Amino acid sequence: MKLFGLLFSAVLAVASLYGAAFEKEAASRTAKVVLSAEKPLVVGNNVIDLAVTHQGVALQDAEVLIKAFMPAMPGMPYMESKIEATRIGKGVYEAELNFSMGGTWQIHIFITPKEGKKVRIKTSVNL
Ligand SMILES: [Cu+2]
Repeated sequence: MKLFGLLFSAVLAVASLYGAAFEKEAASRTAKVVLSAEKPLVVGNNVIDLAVTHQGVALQDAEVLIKAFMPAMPGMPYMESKIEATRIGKGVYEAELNFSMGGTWQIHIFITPKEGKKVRIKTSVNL
């Protein structure tokens, strides 16, 4: 019984190690991005991974730009955070995005493959 408990907590620890606190999928006609983060999204800096596939295949060697923006609101100017993601391998890119306030942020992801057309994928996040 004690051993089972130990195993169980070990499994839980591993699950929390690999589980993403934030995950969201977004797609265009030809490409798909799975956004994920180890920690829940917060006001401030967030490290976000982007797993990019193009026609079902992991897209390597692309340029991936991610832009988060919030339209101007009464008494609040337009806000934007834009950054080029770093390749971390196997079609996964990583970017640190800064959200300067809570609310809904529009996300545009611009993907420039080594060959072929540019792709833009739109989504949004709430925090
Ligand atoms: Cu705002």
